[in-house]
Amino acid sequence: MACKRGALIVLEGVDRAGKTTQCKKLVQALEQSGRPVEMMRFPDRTTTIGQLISAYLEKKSELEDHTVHLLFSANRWELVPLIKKKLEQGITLVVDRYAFSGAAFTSAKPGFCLDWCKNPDVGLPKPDLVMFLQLSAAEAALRGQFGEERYETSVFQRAVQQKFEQLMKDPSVNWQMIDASQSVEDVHKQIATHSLNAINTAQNLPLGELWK
Ligand code: ADP
Ligand code: 2DT
Repeated sequence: MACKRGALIVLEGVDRAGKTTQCKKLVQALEQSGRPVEMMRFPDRTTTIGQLISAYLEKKSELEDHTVHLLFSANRWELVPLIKKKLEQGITLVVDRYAFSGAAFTSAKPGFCLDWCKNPDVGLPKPDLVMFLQLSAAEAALRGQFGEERYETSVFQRAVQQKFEQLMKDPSVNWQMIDASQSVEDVHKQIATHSLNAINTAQNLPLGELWK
């Protein structure tokens, strides 16, 4: 019998909501329970395309807004063969940001509509579960200052949050809202529960195509 596929699990949320902390904890917990699992993050700054994106985010280079949007999308597409291979091997992937960040961040810029921003990512492997870590701007501020990278301002992050809210109205995506203001442990428990459900459900289902 063919091995059961892994689940594609995505964490999204505003800056400092705890995405990276929770991705790592989830991977650890799944590993400890003997489930094959790996973490990924977007942008993946290690590839040639990722290095262009990284220089842009670090404000070491300028890129035209449409161009950088397409590079973020290309950075996901270049990893699709690997994503599919891992899932087919039964490995669950825990992903820190995905196409939802892509659409939310670019459409928060003047002159961009959400539909245009979603288009390049149509047909990507569809996550079995997308957890949105919800945290108010005031609570995020208690977790430290904004960094120095592009997009790290409260005005822009508020616009991004509104775009995420629009994306979350789409019932074709399995969104789960997580109250990220709770303790790391409590947030983790909820994330682990949703993830175990998604892993169990996904193993008998074909991988879907995003926004199609
Ligand atoms: P993100 O990846 O969403 O930007 P991080 O996981 O890097 O967020 O966390 C941002 C900061 O907030 C880090 O200093 C982290 O230790 C802290 N943090 C994460 N989760 C919590 C939590 N539930 N409560 C308090 N602080 C947290
Ligand atoms: P971090 O590496 O700290 O998560 O910051 N972004 C991300 C986009 O604008 N488009 C995308 O497609 C993705 C995945 C969000 C990365 C920054 O890049 C933004 C914050």
